[in-house]
Amino acid sequence: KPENFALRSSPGLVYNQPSALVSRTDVAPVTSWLAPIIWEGTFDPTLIDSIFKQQNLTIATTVFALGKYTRFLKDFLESAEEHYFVGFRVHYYLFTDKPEEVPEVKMSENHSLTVRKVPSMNRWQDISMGRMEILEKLIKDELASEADYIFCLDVDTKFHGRWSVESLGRLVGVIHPWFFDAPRNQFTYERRPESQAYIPAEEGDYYFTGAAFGGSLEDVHHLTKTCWEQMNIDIANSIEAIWHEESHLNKYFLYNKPSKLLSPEYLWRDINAGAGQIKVVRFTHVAKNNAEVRPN
Ligand code: UD2
Repeated sequence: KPENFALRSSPGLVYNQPSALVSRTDVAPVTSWLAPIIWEGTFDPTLIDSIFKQQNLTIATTVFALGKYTRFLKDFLESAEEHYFVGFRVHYYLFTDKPEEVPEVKMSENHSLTVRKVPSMNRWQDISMGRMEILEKLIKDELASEADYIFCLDVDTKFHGRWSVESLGRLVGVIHPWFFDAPRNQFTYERRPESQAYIPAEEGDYYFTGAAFGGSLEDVHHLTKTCWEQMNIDIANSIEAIWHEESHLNKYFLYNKPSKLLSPEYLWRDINAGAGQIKVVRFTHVAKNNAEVRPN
């Protein structure tokens, strides 16, 4: 299992002394179940890179671009090649109904891209939710001998800063950029008890984005399988959760606590939006005209 790797550091490596006393005081670096929350200043890139370099890892990364969303691929892939797991092995799995529209993007030496054709769909909600089924199959049927970790990312996004091995963990969620400072009763969880994604008003830890999640193959397999099963129960009961698979993901993370959380640096609103606590913007959503870009 990836997390059983020893955290070996190299003799002679020079890095800042970690402190038992001083840390950032404007953000929480750990949850109440003792999972780290990754913010700029909570890790040492030199040290953590050198530890993970010894483990020869492959990070599978999935992205879906159906219909007009192929237009986001160039920026997504080019910016990923600049910032995402630089120097580590990455295998992108790109699912699209229009393989002919996949742009030619030069991959760095240890990064590779596989394109998979999937059928077109009429409802954007079905595309978004259907990702869980495809991911479940990909992990089960193919990835076991291919990768150690997986991240599943939205395509209407762009990288602006480092996203690397500090993000790796058994089960990893990203705190949604609109709700990191909100009380739990304001989270847009599914509130109808008829849905499998239901969370009562007095429960909830954080509100996680559906745009990025990951972890070990085993844990993400269980997550995608569970969310897909729960969505199918909803379909049979003629109900669709308010934020689709994101609602089911939030329900999953409430009762299967993530072992690592990524701060909203790892999915920010847009590059120009400010918030005092965000010292580095690593990954953002890109603005889009939903009515124009989604299927009718
Ligand atoms: C939110 C979530 C998203 C998902 C969705 C479900 C954030 C930042 N994003 O985004 O992850 O949970 O809500 O309601 O919280 N796609 C296509 N073609 C389409 C439509 C969608 O390829 O025609 C794919 C694509 O990879 C896209 C993803 O599905 O990134 C999610 O769809 P969205 O970006 O339109 O969803 P959005 O922005 O409402």
